[in-house]
Amino acid sequence: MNVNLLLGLQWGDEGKGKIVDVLTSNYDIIARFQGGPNAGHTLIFNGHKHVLHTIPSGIFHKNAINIVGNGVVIDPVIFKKELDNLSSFKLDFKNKLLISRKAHLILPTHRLLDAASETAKGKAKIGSTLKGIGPTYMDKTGRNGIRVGDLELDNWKEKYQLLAKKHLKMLNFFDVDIQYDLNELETEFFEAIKVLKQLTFIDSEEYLNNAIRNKKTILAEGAQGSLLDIDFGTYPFVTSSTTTAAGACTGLGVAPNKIGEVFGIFKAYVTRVGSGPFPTELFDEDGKNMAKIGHEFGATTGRPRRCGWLDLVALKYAVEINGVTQLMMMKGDVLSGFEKLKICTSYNYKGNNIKHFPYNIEKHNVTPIYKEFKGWKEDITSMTTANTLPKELIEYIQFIEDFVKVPVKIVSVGPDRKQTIIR
Ligand code: 2SA
Ligand code: MG
Repeated sequence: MNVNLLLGLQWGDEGKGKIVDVLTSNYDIIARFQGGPNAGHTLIFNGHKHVLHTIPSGIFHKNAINIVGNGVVIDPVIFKKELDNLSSFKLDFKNKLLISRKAHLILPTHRLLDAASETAKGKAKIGSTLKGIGPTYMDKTGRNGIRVGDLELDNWKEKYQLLAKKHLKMLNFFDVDIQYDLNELETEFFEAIKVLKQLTFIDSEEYLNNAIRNKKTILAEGAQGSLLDIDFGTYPFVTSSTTTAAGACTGLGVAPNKIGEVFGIFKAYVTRVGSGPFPTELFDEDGKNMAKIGHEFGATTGRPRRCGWLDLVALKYAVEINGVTQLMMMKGDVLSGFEKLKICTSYNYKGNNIKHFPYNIEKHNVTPIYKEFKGWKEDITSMTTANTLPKELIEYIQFIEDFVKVPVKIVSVGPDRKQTIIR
């Protein structure tokens, strides 16, 4: 099997960017299949830090082809900025970064609609990154969207004008005041389109299936996390794409029987940015320490991330839905020095003990049931082999493996490419 998947199993920010970067040398092609510039994939190597939003995390590897698949939504303006930020690397974008003709475009007015929708929701807001993700996927499923391939047609600007006009009318429906300068937004947008058009557009499903026939290896890179999935996440506090394994099939045109390993990434604790339920969230010193030591701020918006104990009810749910075959545990180093650690193993849900992730999680109806673990004192950030890890950490990992019945194959002990232990 030559297509492997890499997915976040929590609410995003598990460290997917780092792991794709570590694994890239094993693959010919890295492909993003959903989401858009709401993602922030952080890569750290040679003392440099890079945050990618739309571009796949294999871009720094000389031999990898990077594909932005049909399931992704692209904001040309942010895309151009990403390219500009990479200019010092002298990368061969024309040949190494290929864009699906079927990927949808985020228009400036999609961003305005996102802002209006969130503002109108008031306290019930989703906590969107405001990148226009929701409105763009709405236009996709509503069959109104503009796709990358449209840019090759003569009449695409007419299509744009029609849709933008409709969006402006829709903006009036929201009873909120959104300030914008359409001229400025459109100038920036059309400039960025020119840059996008210099890249190579492909029929990515054909390209990928050919690559499969030719025994090329492909890594599908997920964005956000399973608990933000449009179907299986904590709806409505989710993103608008399929972040789970099935999304790689629809977002790339790769059949399920072509998929081999499913790598599931999780943090040794849990974070969430934006609103929505989070059963194991901490409001005490432990939570503050996780945020501080783990530098838990959104890579796209800079928002502080909420922190809490590892939740195995949620993790097991994500493992099952995705068919995870190998786990990768990130940021165990952040827990060094905690006297005691807790792992949630079931919920008290409306008075009953349950072991599954229920339909409706709210603060008042779920109380996590924890198992306590002894912490470790050692700084693990320069450890390089699994058997040197503190025994308390090994016990912590083994408990997770026993619980979800999938092995933890990689333990990340710091943000750098090199701080990665293979078990
Ligand atoms: P959206 O922007 O409309 O898709 O937001 C809907 C919900 O999905 C969450 N979401 C994310 N959660 C974690 N990480 C994401 N990427 C950035 C990062 C986020 C950032 O890597 O740090 O910088 O703030 C991401 N993207 C979307 C979002 O918080 C909403 O709850
Ligand atoms: Mg992120």
